[in-house]
Amino acid sequence: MRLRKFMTAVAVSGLAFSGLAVAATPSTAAEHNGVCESGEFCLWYNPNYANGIWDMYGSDSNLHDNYFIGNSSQVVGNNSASAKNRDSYRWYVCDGTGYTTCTGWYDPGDVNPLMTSWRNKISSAYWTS
Ligand SMILES: [Ca+2]
Ligand SMILES: [Ca+2]
Repeated sequence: MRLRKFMTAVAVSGLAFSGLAVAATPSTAAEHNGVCESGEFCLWYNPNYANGIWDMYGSDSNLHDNYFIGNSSQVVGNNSASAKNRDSYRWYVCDGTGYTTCTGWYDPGDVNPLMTSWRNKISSAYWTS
């Protein structure tokens, strides 16, 4: 997934896949390190980005097998109350696992400190260019 995302970014920017382009590419975010970094989509257990985070760089078809960092007793699936998209791609959020019923999305830079319609409903999420 990381490689695919990187290759997509290179294609979109029109850069040749040269040594120079590789050298100029910023380092990728560290997924699942508890910090919502550039390039990631992040969910929190509580509103206002509190009490447990799940920071994703790649898509995840099942959030029911993940636990919030900083609140490891709480599963991520159907259990988030705030979100940020720090990626440069749109992220879709899905009511079901396996990317089903993905009727919500976050555009790059979107933040949502207080989920309403999607609170405790996100079971999978994916980015797309
Ligand atoms: Ca991170
Ligand atoms: Ca998962």
